[in-house]
Amino acid sequence: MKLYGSFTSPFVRHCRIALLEDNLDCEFIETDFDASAQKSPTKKVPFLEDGDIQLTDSASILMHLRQKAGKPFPESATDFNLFCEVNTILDASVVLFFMEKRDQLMPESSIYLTRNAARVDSALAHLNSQNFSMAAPYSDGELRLACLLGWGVYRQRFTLDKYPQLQGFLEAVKKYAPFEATTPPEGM
Ligand SMILES: N[C@@H](CCC(=O)N[C@@H](CS)C(=O)NCC(=O)O)C(=O)O
Repeated sequence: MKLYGSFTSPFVRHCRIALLEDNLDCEFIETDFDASAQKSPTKKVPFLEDGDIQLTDSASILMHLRQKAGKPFPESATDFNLFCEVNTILDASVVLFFMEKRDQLMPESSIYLTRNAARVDSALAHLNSQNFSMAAPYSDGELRLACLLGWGVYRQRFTLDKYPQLQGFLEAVKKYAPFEATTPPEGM
């Protein structure tokens, strides 16, 4: 298998965690913004090649990896809802990040970007009212949440000061070896 992605993407990080958890053999091919525009129909990372199988979304990649390890994905409708809610926050945050970084457009300059920023806040507040595992094993919904929180803090998209439950969860999951091993390098 070949996994294409960056060391900073939260979507890629979740796939890398699954590879480590299940001890699956896979070559990692570092792929930046320009290379993904050339190599993937969605112009996004991650994407994966496994023989004739080509997958272009972290959700289908995770399903493939979990199936190889004989595990269910998703494990329940409730956990899948957590996974989807976190994806919504990630998609909104990644758009805000690239608009700011690539186009110097701040949320205040667009009605829809303002709505996206409000969506991130309201969904984080909603997640902060829930309870998550404070030790392994973590579900895929929880791993997705951990990847979001790690990325948001790393990219200074949000702080967790207002969200003590989420802060506590992130501190706990940081001690989990596959999460720790996939920490984004400083200065990227
Ligand atoms: N739904 C996709 C989202 C992937 C995604 O948004 N990746 C970002 C990196 S964190 C990306 O490649 N963005 C490039 C772009 O938006 O042009 C997945 O789950 O794989």
